[in-house]
Amino acid sequence: MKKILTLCMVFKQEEILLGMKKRGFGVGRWNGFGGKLDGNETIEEGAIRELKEEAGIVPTKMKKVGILEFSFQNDPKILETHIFKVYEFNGEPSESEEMKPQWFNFKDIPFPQMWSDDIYWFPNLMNDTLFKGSFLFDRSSDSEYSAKIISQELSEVESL
Ligand code: 8OG
Repeated sequence: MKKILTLCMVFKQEEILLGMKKRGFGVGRWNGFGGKLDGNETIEEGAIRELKEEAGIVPTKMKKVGILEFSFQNDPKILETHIFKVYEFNGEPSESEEMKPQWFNFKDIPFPQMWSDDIYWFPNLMNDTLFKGSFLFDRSSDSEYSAKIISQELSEVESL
């Protein structure tokens, strides 16, 4: 069973915008902004909507850079996550019910407080190399427990 999710990573010069997830899945971690699709919107429409809802900004230049499949042991659900890089946007990031946004210099990305797969694909995200991959975790995760990666695949691709 596949579920489609979006994830927007927002860039400004030498900084990346991450949000501290305040509730629900992934609570207590820094991440990009995204979530499930609504109704019959396209993946890109869903990504734009979630970024507006969670960070209060509207992307004006964005590109899909990766597709990752996340799954958890003993759970048939696959979270097919479409990752977008946002190069330009309108508005100022602001806190929402779900996320508290903050800019991080590229040197200070808080990997220990992020999903444990992120460190593997961030180099691709930074370098604009398109990527696909899959990560299997040992169990669903909350702020008190860091899900461990059991197996992983990651490769650069020509197109998505
Ligand atoms: O709607 P909800 O907040 O539950 O959506 C989950 C968000 O978390 C969505 O943007 C996709 C993202 N996400 C995962 N797994 C992982 C992961 O392993 N790393 C990162 N960086 N984001 C993830 O669901």
